[in-house]
Amino acid sequence: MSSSPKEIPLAHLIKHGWGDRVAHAFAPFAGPSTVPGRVVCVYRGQCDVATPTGTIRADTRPLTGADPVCTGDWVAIEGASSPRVVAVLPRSSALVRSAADRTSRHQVLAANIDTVVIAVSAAMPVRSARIERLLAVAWDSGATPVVAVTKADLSDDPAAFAAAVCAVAPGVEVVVTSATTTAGLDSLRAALNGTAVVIGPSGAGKSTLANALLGVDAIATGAVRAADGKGRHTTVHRELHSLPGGGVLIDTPGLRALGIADVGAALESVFSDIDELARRCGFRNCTHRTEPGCAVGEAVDAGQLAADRLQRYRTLQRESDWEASRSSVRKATERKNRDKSISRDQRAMYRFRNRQR
Ligand SMILES: Nc1nc2c(ncn2[C@@H]2O[C@H](COP(=O)(O)OP(=O)(O)OP(=O)(O)O)[C@@H](O)[C@H]2O)c(=O)[nH]1
Ligand SMILES: [Mg+2]
Ligand SMILES: [Zn+2]
Repeated sequence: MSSSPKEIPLAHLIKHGWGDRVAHAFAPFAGPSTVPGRVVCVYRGQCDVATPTGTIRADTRPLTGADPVCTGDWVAIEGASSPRVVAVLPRSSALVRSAADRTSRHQVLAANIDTVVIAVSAAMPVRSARIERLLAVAWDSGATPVVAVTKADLSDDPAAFAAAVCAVAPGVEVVVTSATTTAGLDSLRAALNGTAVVIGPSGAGKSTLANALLGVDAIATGAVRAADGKGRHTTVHRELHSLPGGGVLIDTPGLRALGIADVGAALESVFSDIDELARRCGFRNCTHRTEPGCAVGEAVDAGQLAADRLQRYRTLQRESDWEASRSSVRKATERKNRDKSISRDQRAMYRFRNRQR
C-alpha cells in the first residue's frame, strides 16, 4: 500500500510551508518508503531537510546536475537509516542570478518563494542601480518584491531615504524598519506572504531583521567595517526558518556583484514608469533616443524622468539581452551534444546488430 500525504503527520511540514500545491506535486513520488521534505540548508553533497518527523540531514549525491537542490526546494526522500534525496519537485518560483564567472550556468538562490525582501540599509547612501538589479531578479523569480529599509535608527531622515528608494521602485511596497527600535516590523510582517527570502548586500542587516521577525537570535550577525560601512559576509549559508506567526523566511549571504540572468519582461516591472511613458511614444519600436514624438525623451526634458534612470534601464536591458543570446547559444550547444551522443549510440547499436547477424 502506498502512503498518501494524508497518512503522513504533517505538522512539521506545514510549519515549513506545506500546502495543497506541494501535496499535489509530491503525489507521483509517494510510496511506502518515500517522505516529502523541504530543504532548509544545503551543504556539499548533503542538505538539511524538514520532514514529517523533524529536520534531518540527507544525502543529495543521488541527484545529478551542477546545482541539484537549493534552499526552499521540496524534495522526495528515501531511506530511514541513511536518508537520501531522490527527487526535487517542480518549483513554483525561483530566484536566479547569472553565474559570477559568466561561463557556467545560472545559480538558483532560493526556490518556491512568494515574497522577495530586498534589504536596503538606511545607514548608507541610496544605490539606485543596485536596488534596480535586485528588483529585476526579484520580479523575474515570479515572487512579489518588497523593499525593507533597514537601520532607520541610523538615518537622519528615514522618510527622505524611503522617498529616494520609492523613486526607483515604482509599484513596490517600501517598509521602513529598525531592528533596534522594532519600528516597522509589524508592517513588514503584514507584507510577507508564504515563503519570503531576504536578499541584499553584506551588512545590510538581513540576519538581524530575520532574527527580529523570528523573535529569537537564531542567526549569527556581524558588525560592519568602520571604514566603509560594508559587511564582512557573516552569513555563509542560505537558511530557511519557520516564522512563529506562520510563514517561512530564508536568510541569505550578502550578494557581491549581482549579475542578472535573461530577466525578459521583468524589466518592464522594474521600470514600469518608463514602460508607461513608452506606450505614448509616436513609434511603436521607439528607442527613446532621437525619434520625434518620444514621450520618454519629453519626460526627461521636462524633468519628470531622471536621465540616469533611463541610462540604467538601457544597461540592464543590454545585459539581459546578452544573457538571452548566451543562453540560446548554450541551448544550441546542448542540443548538438545530445544529437551527437544519440547518433553515437545509434552507430554502436548498428555495430552490435551487425555482429549478431
Ligand atoms: N543600529 C542598527 N544596527 C543594525 C540594525 N540592523 C542590523 N544592524 C547592524 O548591522 C550589522 C550587520 O548586520 P547583519 O544582520 O549581520 O547583516 P547581514 O545583511 O546579515 O550581513 P551578511 O550576513 O554579511 O550578508 C550588525 O552589526 C547589526 O547589529 C538596525 O536596525 N539598527
Ligand atoms: Mg547575515
Ligand atoms: Zn520613445
